[in-house]
Amino acid sequence: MWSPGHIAKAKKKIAEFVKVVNYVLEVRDARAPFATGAYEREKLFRGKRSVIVLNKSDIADESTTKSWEEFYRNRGESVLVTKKGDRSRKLLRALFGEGKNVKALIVGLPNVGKSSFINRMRGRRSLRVGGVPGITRGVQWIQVNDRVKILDTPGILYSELFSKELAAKLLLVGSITIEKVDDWEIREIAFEILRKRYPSVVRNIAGDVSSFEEFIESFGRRRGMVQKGGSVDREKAAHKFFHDMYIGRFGKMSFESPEDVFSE
Ligand SMILES: Nc1nc2c(ncn2[C@@H]2O[C@H](COP(=O)(O)OP(=O)(O)OP(=O)(O)O)[C@@H](O)[C@H]2O)c(=O)[nH]1
Ligand SMILES: [Mg+2]
Repeated sequence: MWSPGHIAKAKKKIAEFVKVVNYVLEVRDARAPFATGAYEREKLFRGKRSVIVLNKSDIADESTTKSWEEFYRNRGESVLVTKKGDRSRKLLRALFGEGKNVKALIVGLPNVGKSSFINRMRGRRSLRVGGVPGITRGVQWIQVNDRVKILDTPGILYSELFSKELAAKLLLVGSITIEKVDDWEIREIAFEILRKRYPSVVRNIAGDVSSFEEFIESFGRRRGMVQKGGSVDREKAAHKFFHDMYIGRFGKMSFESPEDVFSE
């Protein structure tokens, strides 16, 4: 698993390597592009040419992803929307055109799909990827083809975990996992984000419930997570629920849109 120590080390490496690359690819989770952009971007990139890569678009809401794409484009950013199964040739052309001697650094929060994206660009699976954050440990150069080299890096985060709402969104997309979030208030905020945006999904999962307590209770009972004595194992139920969220098992969903993040 990752820890603040690993993250600090990764940031140091990124700051060092950013000097020798000509591109920075910022991978974010399309379901929460603002929340998964929460790291010291300006400080780390220092004016390098960067591309915002909205990954996992297969499990995000399509029209919300379009709004994000437009939003960032209007701010003068380059954006690439991608998902599992995208073809290597198409991605390389969109990112680097006919460019030669491309050296790109890939950065992003844990578990957003950085290593998977490199495998996708290479057209084969060679880097280890996984459902939990902290799979990539050190930085390493990957030769994609004779024109393109990419530096994979471990996921990074702010060292201080900011607002509870941000933590809740990162929990929904799996950049921080439920094992690390024993604060039920953050879990509850995550649930409220979901309920506000997708009340029908909540109903499908757990029926008519009026609180997170009731939701977990009903979800756990429906999944048979009942302990001796008949009570629901709430911890187990919460783990199952959030793990299923990370991987998009409940359908295509986005947890924020530009209007709610930038509405003043
Ligand atoms: N549905 C979906 N899942 C994806 C996509 N890209 C990656 N994943 C999954 O997301 C999980 C994390 O992928 P990784 O490539 O290991 O993520 P990472 O950013 O390299 O993670 P760390 O190295 O731990 O920081 C894996 O289970 C992948 O299969 C995608 O486009 N769509
Ligand atoms: Mg990785």
